[in-house]
Amino acid sequence: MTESAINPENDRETAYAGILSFLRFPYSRDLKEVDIAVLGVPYDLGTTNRSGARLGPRAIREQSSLVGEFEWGVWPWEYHLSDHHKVVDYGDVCDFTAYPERLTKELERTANEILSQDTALLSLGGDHFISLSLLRAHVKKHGPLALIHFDAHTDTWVDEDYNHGTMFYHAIKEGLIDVEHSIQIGIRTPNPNSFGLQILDAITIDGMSNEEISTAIRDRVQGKKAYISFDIDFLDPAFAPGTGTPVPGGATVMQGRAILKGLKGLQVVGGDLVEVAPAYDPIGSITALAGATLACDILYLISETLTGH
Ligand SMILES: [Mn+2]
Repeated sequence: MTESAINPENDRETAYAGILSFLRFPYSRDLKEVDIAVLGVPYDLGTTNRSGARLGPRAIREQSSLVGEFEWGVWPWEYHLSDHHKVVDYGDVCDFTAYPERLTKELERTANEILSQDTALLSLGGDHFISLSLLRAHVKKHGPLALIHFDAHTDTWVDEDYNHGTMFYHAIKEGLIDVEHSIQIGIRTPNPNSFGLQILDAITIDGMSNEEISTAIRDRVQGKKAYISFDIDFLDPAFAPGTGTPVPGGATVMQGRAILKGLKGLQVVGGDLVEVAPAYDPIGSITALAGATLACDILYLISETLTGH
């Protein structure tokens, strides 16, 4: 069980108390024999609308205590992550993140450091701009990656500015994304430039079963190494109001979870869950809870890749 567990009865801390690391995995920067690290990126100066995602990692960690890391694992996954892997919460990128240039450098350096020790990485945003630094680090290790991108927005706006609506334009320009095997799901805002990415927009997926959506993603990615970038605004504002740029007409949490579960077997080498802005969560921290749950599902997909399940 997790090293932070202190309750002698069931070897766990209660959900409403205790240390708030992600899924109660131990906080550690010692990556010796660590298979997967979870990293918080409390940055939101890349937002174009409402800010507040800098508080996302803290809110996600808090809600992750409710996700249900029971001794038999998280439903519908059939095992406890600790049965197969050593997972740690690495904490946050802690250099003062009020300067975009400094954040970019520090995040890339931190991600490189983690990945260079053969530790896989799941990152918690922060606004979506952080994905550019994360992709640079992952591509340095793995080569260009298939991007599986859940979002209301394509984030490929042609603009030399660096913000949370342009980072995938820059990532494509930098050759980080294997466009032929990449796909964007849930899009419901206009953008004339697809850059060759496949787009399953919100109306398209509304007419598909979750299994059909997963299959479409698998057909696109094939056996390529993939990176999952999950913007919480993929979900409808009814399920995720706590985000900077909500767009009505999105998916349910269950759709998101079922689609992710359907990606089991893909070579998911890393991922991020971004844009949770807890100040706009009106009650019950439902956005952060959805974010923690979906981040957990991505963690399991990374786990599946490492064990070759
Ligand atoms: Mn978005």
